[in-house]
Amino acid sequence: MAGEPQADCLFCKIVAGEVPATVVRDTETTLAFRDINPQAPTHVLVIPKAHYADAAALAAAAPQITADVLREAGEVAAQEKIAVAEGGPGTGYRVVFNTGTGAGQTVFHAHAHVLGGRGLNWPPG
Ligand code: IU
Repeated sequence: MAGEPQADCLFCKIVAGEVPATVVRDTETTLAFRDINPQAPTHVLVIPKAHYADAAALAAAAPQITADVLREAGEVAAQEKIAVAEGGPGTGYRVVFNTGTGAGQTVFHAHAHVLGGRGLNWPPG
């Protein structure tokens, strides 16, 4: 059920402390940890501690936790010193919610990728 821990969910296991992760921020409703396969010098995942399959399900069921995830994405960027509003390549950051397998989602527990520390192309691949 949405919001309840799922036995077969990797990110629920990280929340439960059953799978290790390099945690960079921890709040009542969210956890932020480094991606094990980083795609940029900063690549942190911000997840709701409660289980929702993707960003749309999270937003529909829990708007306050959705806001918490977005606020924490900004806090991660500030902590990583990539929250530069006006600068050149390698400054600023991107927040990405891959949604659906066709868009690259592989873990079906909502998560925001916070990416930065290098130039980021647009449009993304
Ligand atoms: P995606 O948007 O669902 O593809 O993102 C899942 C991410 O989870 C991906 O970038 C993986 O590298 C990352 N990840 C992780 O950080 N730790 C793990 O144990 C596993 C995947 I499996």
